[in-house]
Amino acid sequence: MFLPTTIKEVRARGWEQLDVILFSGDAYIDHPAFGAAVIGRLLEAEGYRVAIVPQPNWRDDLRDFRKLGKPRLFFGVSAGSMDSMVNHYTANKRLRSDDAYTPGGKAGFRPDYAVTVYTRILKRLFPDTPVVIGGIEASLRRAAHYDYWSDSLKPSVLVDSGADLLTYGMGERVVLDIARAMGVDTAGMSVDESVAAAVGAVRDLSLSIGIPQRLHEIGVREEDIPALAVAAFNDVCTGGNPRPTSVGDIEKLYRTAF
Ligand code: B12
Repeated sequence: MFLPTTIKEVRARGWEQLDVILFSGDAYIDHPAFGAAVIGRLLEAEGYRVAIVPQPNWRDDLRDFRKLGKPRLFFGVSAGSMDSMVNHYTANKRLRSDDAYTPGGKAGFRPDYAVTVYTRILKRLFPDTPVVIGGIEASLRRAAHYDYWSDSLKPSVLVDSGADLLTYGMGERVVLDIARAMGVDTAGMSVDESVAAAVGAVRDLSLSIGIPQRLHEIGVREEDIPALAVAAFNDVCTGGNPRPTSVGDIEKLYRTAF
């Protein structure tokens, strides 16, 4: 059975609400060459209720973006297998006449800067639902970059699009970690309990992707702490800190993280 792409197919599976809804600039081909299919099938195999909206229409009344409602966990957005600008234009900035990731090889089924266009629409329609961006366009535009097509410098696509989280490179492991972290059910918890659950989920996520948890794990020695605190305080960026700090504050922070 294919992953659902319409509300009728969602209902046919007996689902009331989806956990994750994926939007992609490519057609939905249930094949490992298509990122959204790979990510969707993996989430499905872990028991999540997933649907795909391939090549949503961004020029009409946005019904494609609304049709499946609001997911319980997050929206996943990708431009498809290629950067949308590479997909649309040749290196001479001439419009391409075909699109290898659209039925019949037809062009014109995704917008320029697709990640940004799709995410902005979703954020406008569902401001409280997290949007996770991934795939090649998000990956290659993850930091401030030179955009050949507009001959300008652009900030990270996270800033331009307004997405909540950007993943880059292969998405298999990280997307499952994100779903687990976002799946923490806070219903019935007090504010303090919810905060503790959120902190725990972020800690589990950082552990699962191998981020060191303590300073000593990256080779810092306890006797280095005073000198490190002075160096941090003297850093040019300290003056721009929104909260005034002191060498003592930083040293305390470092000892806690040791
Ligand atoms: C196969 C292929 C083709 C085939 C496509 C056949 C088909 N219909 O499938 C053909 C030969 C037709 C082709 C053509 C072209 N291609 Co090509 N192609 C590839 C190739 C080798 C593999 C694509 C693939 O199957 N990837 C597998 C999928 C699963 O990977 P993925 O989409 O990246 O998804 C992963 C992650 O990105 C992430 N992810 C994806 N989506 C999402 C979503 C979320 C929410 C999350 C969290 C994560 C996530 O997780 C996925 C799993 O790890 C790639 C190189 C590569 N290794 O990716 C180049 C590549 C995509 N092609 C490229 C180019 C330039 C082209 C051409 C323009 C070449 C040309 N000058 O003509 C043409 C396109 C012409 C056109 N009109 O469209 C470039 C694109 C560069 C860019 N910046 O966009 C690539 C990256 C190669 C390169 N390094 O230069 N191509």
